Amino acid sequence: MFDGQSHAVDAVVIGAGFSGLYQLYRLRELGMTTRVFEAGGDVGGTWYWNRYPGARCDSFSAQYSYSFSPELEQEWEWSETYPAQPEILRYLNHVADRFDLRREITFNTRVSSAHYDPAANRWTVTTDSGATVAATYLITAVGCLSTPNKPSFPGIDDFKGAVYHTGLWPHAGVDFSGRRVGVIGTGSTGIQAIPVIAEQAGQLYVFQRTPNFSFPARNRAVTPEEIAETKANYHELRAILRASPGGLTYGIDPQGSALEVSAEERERTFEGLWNRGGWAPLLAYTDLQINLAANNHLADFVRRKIASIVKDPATARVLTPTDHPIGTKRPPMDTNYFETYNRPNVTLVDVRNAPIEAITEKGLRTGGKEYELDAIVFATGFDAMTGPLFRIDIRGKDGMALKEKWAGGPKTYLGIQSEGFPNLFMITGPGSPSVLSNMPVSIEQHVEWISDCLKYMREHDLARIEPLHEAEEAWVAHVNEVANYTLYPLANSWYIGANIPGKPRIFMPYVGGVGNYRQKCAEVAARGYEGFALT
Ligand code: NA7
Repeated sequence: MFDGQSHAVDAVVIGAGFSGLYQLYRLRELGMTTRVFEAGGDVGGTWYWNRYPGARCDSFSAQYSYSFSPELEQEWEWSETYPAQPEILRYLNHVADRFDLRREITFNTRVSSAHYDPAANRWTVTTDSGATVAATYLITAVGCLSTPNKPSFPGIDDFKGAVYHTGLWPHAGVDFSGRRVGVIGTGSTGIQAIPVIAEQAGQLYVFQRTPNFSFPARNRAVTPEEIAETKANYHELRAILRASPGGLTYGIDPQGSALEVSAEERERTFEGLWNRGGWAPLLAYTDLQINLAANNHLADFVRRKIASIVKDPATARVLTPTDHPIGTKRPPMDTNYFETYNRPNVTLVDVRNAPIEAITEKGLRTGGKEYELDAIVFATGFDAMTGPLFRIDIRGKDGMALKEKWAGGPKTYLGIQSEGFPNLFMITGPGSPSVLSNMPVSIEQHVEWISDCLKYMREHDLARIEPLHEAEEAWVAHVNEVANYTLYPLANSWYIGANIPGKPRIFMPYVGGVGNYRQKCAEVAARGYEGFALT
C-alpha cells in the first residue's frame, strides 16, 4: 500500500486514462512495482473531465476500445455507433474493476515535478500532496488534450453569473433551463455542446471567432446484429486498424483524384458519403488533404450544405468557413449543429472582426454591445500536446527543463523519448500519430512498445535508454517534412500551436500514418532499439 510519503518503485505512471490504465496493466504483467498518480478523483482521463452536454467520441464505438483482452471485447457492448461520454467513462471504470487496477493508483494527486538524478539513474517524482517517489522509469500518460485553455478576457472576475470550461465540467451537471447562456468557441467541443445547450437554454448566444466545417455524425443505436458481427470479427477489425492511416476504418478505400472526375460524379460521391455520416466525405479521394484544388471541391460542397441548412442567409454566411482547407483543423462531427441556428432562441455573434472586449458584471461585451448572460461556457479548447507535459516541472540530465529544451517546439525521437531525459517515456507524445489517429489504437501501440522495451532492457541487463542526438534530429526533420507535404500547415489549428498566444508554430503530431509509424517503431526495436543509446 502506498503510504503517501517516501517510496521507491520501478515505474511511475502519470495519468489514469486510457493510456495509464493499460500501461499499469502491462507493467504489472512484467512484475514491475508501479505507482500511478491521477489528478482526477477516479479513472477516465479525458472522459473523467469532459462531462459537458453533448460530449461524445468521434470514433466508432467498436473501434474506440482496448484490444488487449479478448474477454473484455466479448463482454462489453456499446449502445451507440459513437459513444457518449458517460458510456466511455463506464467502460473505463469497468476495465479498472475487471483488472483490479485501482490499488496502484493514487487519485486526487497531481505530479508537480519529476527530476532525473544521473548518479542514481533515478527519477524523483513529487506530487502536490507532498509525496515523493523514486522510480527507475517515468511514463507520462497525461493525454494530449488535458490542459484547458481559458483566454484571460478582461473583467472575467467581475461576472456575477456562472462560468464553466467544457474540459472541467461539474460532475453534478448544469441546468440551463430558461437561462441566458453564452458559449465561446466553435471547435469540436462547442459544436457538440451548442445543439444540446440550445434545447435547454432560454436564450443561447454563440460567440464565434472562426467558422468551422462540420460533418453530420448520424449517430444511432447499435443493432444486436451489428454487436454480434463485431464480436465475431474483432480480430480482423483490429488488424485493419493497426495497419490503417488513422487507426480507424470506415470501410472506404479512397479512389483516385478529385480532379480527375466530372463535377456531377464528384457531387454524387460527396453526397453519398455525406449521407453515410461522419468523416466519410474526407475519404472520397486520395488527394483531398494534399492538393488545394481537390480540397476546395469538398470545402465548397460543405459550404453549400451550410447554406442549404441555415435559413437566415446572413447567419449562414457568418457560419461559412473560408480561412482554412477542409480537414486541416480537427474536423468536428455534429448532431444538428447547423440546424440549431434556425431556432428562435439561438443567436450567432461574430467576434472575428470585433473581438470579445471584456466580460462584464452582467455578461459579455463585443462590438460595443453588451450581451446580458446568466452563464458563460468556455469551449475554448486546450494547450495541446506540450501543455500537459509543461505543467509538470520535468528536468533531465544537468537539470535541463523539458520546457526549455522544447522552447522552439517539441523534440522527440518517435514521439516516445527526448534526448537528455533518460528512461522517460511519453505515451502519444508529440512526433507520434496521436491526435491524428483513433487514440486507443495509438495508445496500445505505444504502451506495448514501451513495455517490450523495458522487458528487453531487463533481459539484456540494461539500465538506461535515451535517444541519440542524430536520431532525434532526423525524426524531428521527418515529422516536419511529411507535415509540409500536406495541407495541414495552412490552418491556424491547435495541431500547430496556433490557439495559444506565444506558442511556437510547429506541426506537432506525426502525419505519416498509424500503420507506417507502427512498422517504423517495430523495425527500430527489432534492430536492438536503433537510434537509442542503451547503457
Ligand atoms: P478547439 O478546437 O481548440 O476550439 C476552440 C474554440 O474556441 C475555437 O472556435 C476558437 O476559435 C475559440 N476560441 C479560443 N480562444 C478564443 C478567444 N480568445 N476568443 C474567441 N474565441 C476563442 O477546442 P475544442 O475543445 O473544441 O476541441 C479540442 C479537441 O478536443 C478536438 O479537436 C477533439 O480532438 C477533442 P479560433 O478557431 O481559435 O478562432
